[in-house]
Amino acid sequence: MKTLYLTRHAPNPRKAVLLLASKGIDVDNIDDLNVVDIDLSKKEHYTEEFNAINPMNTVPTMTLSDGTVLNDSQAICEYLDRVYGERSVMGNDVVQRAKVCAMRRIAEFEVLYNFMLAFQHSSPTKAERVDQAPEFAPKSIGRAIKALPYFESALEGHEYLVNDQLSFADLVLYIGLDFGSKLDFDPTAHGDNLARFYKAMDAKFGNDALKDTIKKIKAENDSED
Ligand SMILES: N[C@@H](CCC(=O)N[C@@H](CS)C(=O)NCC(=O)O)C(=O)O
Repeated sequence: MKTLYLTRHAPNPRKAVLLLASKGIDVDNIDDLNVVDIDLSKKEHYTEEFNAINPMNTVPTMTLSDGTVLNDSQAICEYLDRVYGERSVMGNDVVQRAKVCAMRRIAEFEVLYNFMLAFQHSSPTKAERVDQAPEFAPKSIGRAIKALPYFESALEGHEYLVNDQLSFADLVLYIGLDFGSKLDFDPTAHGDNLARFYKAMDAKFGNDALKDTIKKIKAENDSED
């Protein structure tokens, strides 16, 4: 049996949940995968048991049946993408894969990561883990905003970032924008294309819509088989 340790509202574990959802798969409904919810506010990632599995004390973390531990969201998503579902959301040929990788990294490092820094430097819940510099929070939000024109122009005339197909890059950009929306940032106020993208992704991958989206994508995949 494999086990995926996650915290559903946190952005890095959310990547794994949404990657599976985008393939019509419900993370809670995979025969050989056990899901364990980790409550960060209760410091469940610092228990002796969890620390023994992942001394970095982060989620997501995944253990495979042979004892292998994956303790990084990108590694876990690569694994889940290859093992579950048919069509890859990392890209289906070498060029598409490289383009998705590039877009995903820019979305991650310029958008999501900067919002995470803003949160880590401003939230009392992170005070123990991070040597906080509160003035870093607005600067980090500003840095994320600086990257947005790049995505605004990539989405001109396109629903998705790469080859007009939903990919992992879209999921990471959406997760970044959505995480920013919990801070002092409005994802619908930085260009028409980004606003359209955010609203469409949220209608599919927002928490309220997720179960229905999985059913729809699964039905579409089944009808293509
Ligand atoms: N490189 C890691 C980073 C994971 C990470 O930072 N996860 C956050 C949740 S989004 C976490 O576990 N934070 C623990 C804490 O803040 O104490 C990955 O992408 O998996």
